[in-house]
Amino acid sequence: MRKEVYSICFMCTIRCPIKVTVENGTVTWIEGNSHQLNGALCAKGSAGTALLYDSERLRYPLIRAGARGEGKWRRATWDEALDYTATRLKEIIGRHGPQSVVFGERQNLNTHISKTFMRAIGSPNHFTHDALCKGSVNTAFRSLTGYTDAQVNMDFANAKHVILYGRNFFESLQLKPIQALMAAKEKGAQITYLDIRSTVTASHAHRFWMIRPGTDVALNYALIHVVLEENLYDEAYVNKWVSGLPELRAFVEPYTPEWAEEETGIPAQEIVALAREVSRDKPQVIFNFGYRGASHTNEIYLRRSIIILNALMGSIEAKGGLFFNKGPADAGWGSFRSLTEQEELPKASGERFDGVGGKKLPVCDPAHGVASMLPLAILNEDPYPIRAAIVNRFDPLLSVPDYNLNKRAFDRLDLIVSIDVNFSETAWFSDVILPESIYLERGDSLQLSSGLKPTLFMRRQCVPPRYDTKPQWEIVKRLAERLGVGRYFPYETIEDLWKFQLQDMDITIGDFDGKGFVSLAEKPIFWDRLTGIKFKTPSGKIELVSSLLEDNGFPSFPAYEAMPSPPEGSFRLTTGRCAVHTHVSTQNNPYLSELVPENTLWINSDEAAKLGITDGQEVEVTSDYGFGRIKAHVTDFIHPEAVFMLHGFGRQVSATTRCFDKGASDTALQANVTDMIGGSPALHHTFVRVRPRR
Ligand SMILES: Nc1nc2c(c(=O)[nH]1)N[C@H]1C(S)=C(S)[C@@H](COP(=O)(O)OP(=O)(O)OC[C@H]3O[C@@H](n4cnc5c(=O)[nH]c(N)nc54)[C@H](O)[C@@H]3O)O[C@H]1N2
Ligand SMILES: Nc1nc2c(c(=O)[nH]1)N[C@H]1C(S)=C(S)[C@@H](COP(=O)(O)OP(=O)(O)OC[C@H]3O[C@@H](n4cnc5c(=O)[nH]c(N)nc54)[C@H](O)[C@@H]3O)O[C@H]1N2
Ligand code: SF4
Ligand SMILES: [Mo]
Repeated sequence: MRKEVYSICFMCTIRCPIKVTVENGTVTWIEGNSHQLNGALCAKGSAGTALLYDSERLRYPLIRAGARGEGKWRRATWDEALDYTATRLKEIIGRHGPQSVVFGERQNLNTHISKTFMRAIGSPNHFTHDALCKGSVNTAFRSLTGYTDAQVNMDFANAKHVILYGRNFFESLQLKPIQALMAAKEKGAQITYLDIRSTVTASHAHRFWMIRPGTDVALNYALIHVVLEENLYDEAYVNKWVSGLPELRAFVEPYTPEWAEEETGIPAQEIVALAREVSRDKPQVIFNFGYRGASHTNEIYLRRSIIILNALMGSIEAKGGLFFNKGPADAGWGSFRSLTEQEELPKASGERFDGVGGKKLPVCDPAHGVASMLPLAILNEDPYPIRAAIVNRFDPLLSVPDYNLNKRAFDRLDLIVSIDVNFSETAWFSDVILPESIYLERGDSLQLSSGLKPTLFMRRQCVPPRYDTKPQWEIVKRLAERLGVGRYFPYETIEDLWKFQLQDMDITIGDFDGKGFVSLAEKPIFWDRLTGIKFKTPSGKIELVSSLLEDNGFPSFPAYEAMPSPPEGSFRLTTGRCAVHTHVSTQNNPYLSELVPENTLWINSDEAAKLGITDGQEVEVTSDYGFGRIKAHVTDFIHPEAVFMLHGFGRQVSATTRCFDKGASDTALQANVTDMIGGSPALHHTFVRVRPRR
């Protein structure tokens, strides 16, 4: 028996549409959905079968039997594990109040279900991974346009010039945008790429600048300086939509290209040349606002400067530029329902653990919270004691900077519950593990992909679960029932859930059979860029002088502060991804661990020579927070002030034998420092010392 099932990949959160071949109950092939991706898939997507058949993944519920992190477990039935979790939660809520429970997850298709759970039990403390990735990009966008970054996207296919700031486009993958940018490049589009090291993306770029670490914002101030001085901006657009231009002009006055050359190492005349070039191509210009925007404490101002350059080029809501995502209503459809919209469900209220919406982080997005505050809130009992953490599809011990601090904090909790598919570092340190079925074994809530053509996608079960696992939507419902709030989960099967989501739309489950998705619009929906853009700021304009920031006591244009160079013998630690791994998820995957089994430390050749380090040699990396052993990758292709390592290695869970103790962990070395306006962690803030292994 052979069947083909359209579904959605989940080897990373990009969620590419896929077609899965199942023969006699075995998944034999996965490829990209040809209606969306011409069949293309990345290495991680193809390795989904290896996850399915991996015996080292979570196979049944577990209750801790030894000390935390010791690895002694008792196999439990689902009833036992859920009863145990519910009993402990009831005790904790009874003694400390519902706010003492936090629920953290990587934003996913069922996030509306987890949010419903938290509101039902009366805790305001649901948070997602989002701020760890791009909190400051979100805040920057809202400060200028009233929209979050997730409500904006980029029309790469029609762009004439794309500028990438450390956006490693061709390794830190999103398949559809890559296909679009490659097509644009064939038609003559230019790519300018800035990084502190030469990546695969550098080899695709027409112009590559190896910038001094942390100085992209200086470059941008100089670009804005030239654009305003030489009147290179889109005057009609700016006159109509932009407020605060005189203030911007006064602000960038001192930031000349010559000044920026000193800061960044990029020749002044080249900065002027770029400004003139992009102006000729406007508005089909994309200053890429980034994906991971989490490097420095001034992250929000870098992201604002990038968005401002787009505004000056008139490229916001332009073909070949940026656009606002359109939803079902824009395409004439009824609304796509989520469980959180149930009228009887209590609203989230009360002070959040992370201070979002309060005095500490007044302008960050409460829809996501600020995850990096969690260990600090637990350890300082600020603003109140936190006693229990439930984490789903998220590994905070590794994904929040400072592993040792995270462990100390989590050890203070009375209850840690992990819903995962692997022995994550957090799962290994948990009291209860509730194993989720992997994406090929389950259906999930429907995905609404807003965009120029809003589209609904469906993740369908391809094969039954191999082990004693359940989908998250069932796990959370069963837990809710035990806590007396099951009424907010009006479904038994995934079909019930889909019908709930589609109740206001004239779409049936069968409509997904043909292609795996339902497109809600025939043609791209653009608003008229000179008359019809609906900015959501109080003024209805792009507010360069931001009411959101200024009303909360933050400046729109703080004076530039030079990024310090590391002291002699130290380096700025930088981090990132490679094409074959997902953050901290895939290092133990049987196929992918073979392709990239460990990380290395990129270090500049001259600096390595000074330290007596040769290529391939084991080195010790030390910061004020942690330590790691790793092989050196000695190269001319990294800036001398920085070292670089891939995120996700140096793992400490012995049950994951393929990646155990391979390479070093960036998380163990990094300080927990956050951009306290925008909300992102400053992942490139920490200096490290490097020496040959003794
Ligand atoms: N130190 C440091 N921290 C970082 C970063 C960094 O570079 N360095 N990067 C930041 C960025 S950009 C991001 S986006 C975040 C990502 O942070 P995370 O979301 O924590 O990382 P992921 O690897 O995406 O996924 C975490 C967990 O999801 C589990 N998982 C995978 N599939 C499923 C599933 O179907 N169901 C369930 N329940 N679990 C599943 C994996 O096994 C893994 O344990 O990390 C941020 N934090
Ligand atoms: N294969 C794969 N693809 C992914 C993911 C994955 O886990 N694996 N995750 C997805 C997610 S959630 C995210 S957030 C994106 C992340 O995608 P990107 O935003 O592209 O981020 P990183 O991979 O973290 O790469 C950061 C780059 O910044 C460079 N850099 C460091 N300091 C500076 C600096 O001061 N200036 C400049 N200009 N560059 C600097 C680093 O050398 C590195 O190449 O990838 C997405 N796609
Ligand atoms: S980028 Fe790769 S791993 Fe991520 S969803 Fe797409 S195919 Fe899957
Ligand atoms: Mo991310």
